[in-house]
Formats: sequence, structure tokens, C-alpha cells
Amino acid sequence: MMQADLFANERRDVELGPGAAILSGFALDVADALMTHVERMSALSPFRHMETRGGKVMSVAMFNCGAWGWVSDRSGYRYEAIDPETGTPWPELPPLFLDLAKRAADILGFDGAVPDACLVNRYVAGSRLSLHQDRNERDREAPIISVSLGLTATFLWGGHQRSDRPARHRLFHGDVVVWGGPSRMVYHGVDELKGADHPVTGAMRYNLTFRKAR
Ligand code: MD3
Ligand code: FE
Repeated sequence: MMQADLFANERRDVELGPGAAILSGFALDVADALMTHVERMSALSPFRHMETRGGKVMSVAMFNCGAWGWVSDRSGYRYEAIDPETGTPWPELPPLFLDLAKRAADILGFDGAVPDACLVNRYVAGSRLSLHQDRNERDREAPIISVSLGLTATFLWGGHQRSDRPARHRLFHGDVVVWGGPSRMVYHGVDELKGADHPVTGAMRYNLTFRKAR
């Protein structure tokens, strides 16, 4: 345990590219509170496995909070103000979420960016997210901010073409990634999650992704 703690303290922020960085452990002090909000909100808009345009069921379970929510079905990918599963608006973005996203964006110099959408992803052993670009947001100037909670994942940081071989980085509980500017449209994904047990989230990994959709 001491060894693991020592190692955690050794981790440094990682610059991924222009306008993109991993802020190691940036959300650690609020991680428990974030998870409490995730549990509370998922009682209002449950986690669900969306279908892709091609008709495949995603291995990652999702719901949204905030004014706009990312949805996928046979007709494609888009943002919706109403949760199609419940017929009601997505749960409100908790002030704690907004504050954390703003503080992280500020560090990279993206001040004044106010997210209006937060996608909550839930991974179990075997879940993965194949290489993609986040391109459904109207405002491509605003950065995206992501928060990793629970089990460690390997994320894939590609280039501007799908065929660019991605670099691999591990994302730990409490890590925050900010990417904007020239890195905003980079291809990225998450490698298949390995099964393990995390003291806070058990068999799961959660990822909060803040975007400015409109
Ligand atoms: C951006 N989520 O929801 S976030 C997504 O961990 C999504 O659930 C992933 O991609 C997740 O659309 C990744 C962190 C991340 C990692 C690498 C990136 C974002 C990135 C590389 C380039 C651009
Ligand atoms: Fe993405």
C-alpha cells in the first residue's frame, strides 16, 4: 500500500500536445462527492447502452447531465435536451461539476469556457471505446474536459487521421484531461478495460466528459 501511494505521488502532469494535458489527480479531493452525484443522478436518468448508427450496442453504459445530452441511435449521433429514455430533461449539472471543469480548463488557458453538457460513461471489464473524434459539438473552439474515476484505463491518443498510430497513456482515479485548440479534433479511444476491484467504484470505471454542445 505504501508503495502504491508513493507511486501515486510520483505521477506528474503529462502534456499530450498543443492545448492538451493530463492533470494527474486534479479531481482526487472531490472524487467521492462526484461519485455521490453520479449515483444520485443515475436514479433520474439511468445508465443505458446506446446503439450506434450501424446497429451495434455500445459496451460502455452512459447517461448525461446538463442542458444537453449526447445520444446515439440508428439515426446517428447528436445532442438532445430531453432524455429519450425518460422523456424528461437530463439531470442538472451539479455546481461542483461545473466548478471542477472550469478550474481545469483555466489551467490550460481556456478561461471563459462554460460546458453545457456532461456525458457520464461507465466501463466494466471488457468495455472499450474505439478510436473516434468528438465532432457533434457546435462550438469547436471550446475545450473538452474529462474526469476519470475508479479503475485505471489505458486511453489511446491518436492523430488527426484515424490511421495515425495512437500513443497509450494510463488514466487513474482522479485524473483530469483537458484538450482543446489544435488538439480538439484528435482521434482518441479507450482500450478494453481489465477487471479489478477499486476501493471507491468496485468493478467499474467512470468517466465524466464536459463539452460545450451549443
Ligand atoms: C481527447 N471518452 O466520451 S475521455 C468520449 O475515457 C470519450 O470515457 C473517453 O472519448 C473516456 O467521447 C476518453 C479522455 C480523453 C482521452 C484521450 C483523448 C480524451 C481525448 C485524446 C484526444 C482527444
Ligand atoms: Fe471522445
